[in-house]
Amino acid sequence: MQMNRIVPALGASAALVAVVGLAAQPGRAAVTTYAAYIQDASGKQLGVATFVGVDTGGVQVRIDVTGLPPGLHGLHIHENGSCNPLRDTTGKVTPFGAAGGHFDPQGTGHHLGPDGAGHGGDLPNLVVDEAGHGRTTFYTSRLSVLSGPTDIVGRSIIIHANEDNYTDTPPNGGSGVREACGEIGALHG
Ligand SMILES: [Cu+2]
Repeated sequence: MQMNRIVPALGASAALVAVVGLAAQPGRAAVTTYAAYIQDASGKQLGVATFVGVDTGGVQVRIDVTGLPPGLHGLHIHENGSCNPLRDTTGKVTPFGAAGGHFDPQGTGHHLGPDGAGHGGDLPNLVVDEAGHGRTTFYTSRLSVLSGPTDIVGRSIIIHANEDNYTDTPPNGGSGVREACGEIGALHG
């Protein structure tokens, strides 16, 4: 299955094109690539996350962002594909609040980190270096691209301000405010 929609656009990445190119080669597992263009709360573009779903299951996640404070940052898939702010009945605005809570396809109700039996959307902390770059690539078998209840397409990825301790105490592992967000959708060049 090849669902990529590649639109020639600004900032075409040779690396991304190479990933998509694998799908066209005979004898390889089919891959399906989606992306989230990550912005901070002011709308400034910080980078991109790519999600390569393999037809044998699971997702390869690649993050490449810049402009964040150095240190560890909680990283999660959130359930809704919207990075809009959300205003509650008291008028308090939560940046990226429309993304909802952590994606929890198994209905566990627990935040237990990337190796736990909680939210499938709990990902490993993102390490941001002294220059403000956060780059990582990892695989998770707990999510998918366009396959069943673990499908992440049409959801969002959020980078939080603080380190995630991978427990429910404090809530969401203490990862704090929503610092950056990207809606998971089509890959643009
Ligand atoms: Cu989160």
